[in-house]
Amino acid sequence: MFIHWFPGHMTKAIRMMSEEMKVVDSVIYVLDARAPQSCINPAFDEVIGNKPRLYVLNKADMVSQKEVIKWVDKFRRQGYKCIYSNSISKADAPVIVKNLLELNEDLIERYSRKGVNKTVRAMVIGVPNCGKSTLINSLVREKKTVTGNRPGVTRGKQWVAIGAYIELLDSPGVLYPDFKDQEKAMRLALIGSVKEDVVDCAELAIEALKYFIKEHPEELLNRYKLDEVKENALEVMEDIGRKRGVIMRGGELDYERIAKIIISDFRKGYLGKFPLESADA
Ligand SMILES: Nc1nc2c(ncn2[C@@H]2O[C@H](COP(=O)(O)OP(=O)(O)OP(=O)(O)O)[C@@H](O)[C@H]2O)c(=O)[nH]1
Ligand SMILES: [Mg+2]
Repeated sequence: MFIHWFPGHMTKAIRMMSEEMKVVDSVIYVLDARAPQSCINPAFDEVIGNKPRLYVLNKADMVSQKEVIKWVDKFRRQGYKCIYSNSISKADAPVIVKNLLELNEDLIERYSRKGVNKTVRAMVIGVPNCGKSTLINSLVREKKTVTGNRPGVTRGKQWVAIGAYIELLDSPGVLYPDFKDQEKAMRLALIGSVKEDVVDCAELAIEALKYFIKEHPEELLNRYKLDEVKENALEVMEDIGRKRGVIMRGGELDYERIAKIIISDFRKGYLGKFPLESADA
């Protein structure tokens, strides 16, 4: 086990979410398109209860459109409303708003029969760093929420008005209350959802390499100009280190620095537009 957890923090955060859930009509559930299944937090279901939810596969620009669409179809087959978004561009904003309004159609209709324009309130939830705050910003003209490429940027709750009749509640990212599934933990760590100080970066890079050796060796070959991609992840890591000259003073390979290069390359999308999880599985 190489990722350790602080269940107490998460339990507290879930309790806060449950409290806020009472004042919203629906939920925008943000998932990182690179690992949608791992972004499904089993603890959220109970919190959401029967409030309608809209799944948004965010960071859709980081995977091929073909793969995102497969995921969208999968969630729709499960009976959920689901769309994808690149929240850095504002191009998907109208689709998000349209789907949120559709999600709350019955409620809006009920109020309008009484002659009232209902303000739709939705909580934006998801694991840390999946782009919740960025998504909210994509819907407003000027930046309202603080964003950053590390987990735990949003601390408290924050309401943001989108036009006259929508209010979104930004929330801090929440991880699973317990973390027995290390495969999922690894994917969440790779997409930057887990704080660096609880992850062993050399082990994480090895796990990433195992995935690329198996699924997309050509990406390693091209990116690091390797002569071949060996089967053993540690050997591949060493080859990458030698090619890049990542060597310490005594001439030894600097494993930690090599690991950081590999992880950073993955996060920047330099290793191709592949989701870590396939919707076909
Ligand atoms: N490529 C890409 N990057 C994105 C997208 N959405 C957000 N990001 C980036 O992802 C990082 C995290 O974004 P945030 O909006 O801070 O994520 P968050 O979910 O609010 O994170 P916490 O508040 O820490 O839980 C930032 O560097 C964003 O620029 C997207 O659609 N595409
Ligand atoms: Mg945030």
